[in-house]
Parts: sequence; C-alpha cells; structure tokens
Amino acid sequence: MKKIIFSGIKPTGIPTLGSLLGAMSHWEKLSSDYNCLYCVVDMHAITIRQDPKVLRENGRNLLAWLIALGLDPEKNILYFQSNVPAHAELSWILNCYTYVGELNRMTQFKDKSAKNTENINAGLYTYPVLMAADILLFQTNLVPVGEDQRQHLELCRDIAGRFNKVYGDVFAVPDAFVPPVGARIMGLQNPTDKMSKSDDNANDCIYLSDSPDSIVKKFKKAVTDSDNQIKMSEEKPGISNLLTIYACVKGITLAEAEAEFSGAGYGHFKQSVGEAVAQTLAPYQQEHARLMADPANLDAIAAKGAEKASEMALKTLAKVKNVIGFN
Ligand code: AQP
Repeated sequence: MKKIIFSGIKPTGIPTLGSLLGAMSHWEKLSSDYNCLYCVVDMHAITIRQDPKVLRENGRNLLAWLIALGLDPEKNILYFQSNVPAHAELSWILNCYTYVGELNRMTQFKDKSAKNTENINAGLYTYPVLMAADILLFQTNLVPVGEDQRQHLELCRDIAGRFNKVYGDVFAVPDAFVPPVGARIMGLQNPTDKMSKSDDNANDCIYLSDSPDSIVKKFKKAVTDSDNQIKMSEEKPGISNLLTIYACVKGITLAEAEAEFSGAGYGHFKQSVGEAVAQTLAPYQQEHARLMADPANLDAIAAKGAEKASEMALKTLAKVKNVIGFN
C-alpha cells in the first residue's frame, strides 16, 4: 500500500510564485510514490469575504493550474473541498478536541486578523481545525506545505495524538514535508513579508499568469540594498530572496547561484532572475490556457475527484463517529 499525501490551496486569487516554489512544484514530484489528494480549499477561502463569481472563477482556475503544473487527474485526486461534506463534519468534531489556548497561539490568525480588523470571524480563528480535518480524513502520512503552514500542521498532529489517546488508533499522525529551499518566498517589494496572492501590491507578487514582460519588470523593480554584493545573508533579505528564487527555478543550490553572480551588478542579476522565472512559467501558462478553454472537462475532473475523495473520507468519518458513540 502506497502512503497518502494530502495538501490544499485556497482559491483566494491567482496562485503566486511563492505557492509554486514552496508547495505546488513538489506535489508533482511526489505523486508517483504516494497516493495523492490535492484539494482546492474553497471553504478556507471564505474566512475572508469573497465575491461569489470571482470565487467560482478562481476555483476553476486553480484546478486548471494544478493540472497544468503536471498533476495528472488520473493519478491524483483533485477536487473542491466544499464538494465533500465530510470535511465540515469532521471539523466540528475536532473543534471539540482542540483547546482555545492552542488556537490563540496561531501566528497566522494574529497576522490575518491584524490585516482584516473589520471581519475577524470565528472561521478565521478555527481555520486550523478545518485544516486538521482536511488532513486527518484521509489517513494522510505526508503533507507538503510551505513554512507558513508548519505551525498548523503541528497542531493537527497534536489533535490527532489527543484523539487517538482517548479512542485508540483512529487517525494516522501526519508528517510535514517542508522543502529545504523555497519554503518561504518573500515579497519583491517587501522582502521581510511572505509573498501572498491576496496582497494589495501587485508588484510584490509574481502571479503564475503574469506575462514574461511583466515578470521581468517586476523583478527589475524588486527592492534590494545598496552594498552591491550578491550573497545570502540575513542582513540582505531582498538579495537572498532573489537568489532563492533563482536557485529554485534553475534547480541548482544556493551556493551555485551565488557563484554564478559573484561580482555581477544588481541590474544584470535582477534581469537574469526575471528571465529565468518567465522561461520556467511559459510552458505551464500555455497548458493552463488550453485547459481553461474546456470548462466542462475541468468540472468533470472535479466531480470525479470529489467522488473518490468522499469514498475515502467517509470510511474515516464512520470510524470516528463509531468510537465517539454517535447513534
Ligand atoms: N510565499 C510563499 N512561500 C512559500 N510557500 C508558500 N505558500 C504560499 N505562499 C508561499 C504555500 O502554498 C500552499 C498554498 O497556500 P494557500 O494559497 O492555500 O495559502 P497561503 O499560505 O495563505 O497563501 P497566500 O498566497 O498567502 O494566500 P492568501 O493571500 O489568500 O492568504 C501552502 O502550502 C503554503 O504554505
């Protein structure tokens, strides 16, 4: 029996180079050795207010990106979270096995509520519990995520361990897969903050759909520093971020990237990073456009994925309800 991978991505906008390098680029590589479920987590998306039409479009768009990036729907289960009600059902149950003190410690809740002072809803607060349900429903062994999700995954492990301690081995306790390089891609304008798709400043972000011209322009405008040395350093967040991006898209080490630009000027360096990213994204963009031209095919893939995911999820849910003592 192959081990199980689950990971999710929110349809809150066009995915960024950050989510590609931190998470999605690894999904395809892992998909031959594991049984994989990749979910468009639309229920997580509504913790921030969404326009219904845009949410629906973003969801289908994201599904197309997953396939364009190499996830074969015949080999991977691709689906929308809201099409599998077991996510919400298990989430409620796990809420009763999660402490408020634990949720109070979640840094993402603190960050997101500081950015959304007019809508600090309960869903934003209990988001990590829904994420735990997403993962535990499938007896998941490995969760490939970016660094920002590590704390949520730790909580998921704690909830699973606590539940198992009371009721026996109901859930597999998952491990995180966080890549050694690229786990936290920073914004181009603000390199001390993570690159985020719902950021207001489009220049901070490379969206997977950006044209080659726009990508190179954004890299040329990237914030750096004034000491003209291209090397990894905590004191040089802008340059370190660009080196990380270059190493990831070229498939080389950080030391190799540093060596390639040793003695070069910032202008040449930024241009080269921009061109390398544009070149990497071009074939995915073509494939994405091809897939988006056939919405009925995408809907059929999602429906089939939801059916398979439901079948797996209901087995775990039945086990959970039974041990709890539901009639
Ligand atoms: N900047 C990043 N660097 C590395 N990994 C990242 N991920 C996201 N941004 C980066 C990883 O991508 C996966 C999917 O993330 P998500 O879209 O579901 O949620 P998120 O982490 O909240 O991403 P955003 O772009 O910041 O979304 P918004 O702006 O809507 O909140 C995850 O594995 C994540 O770690």
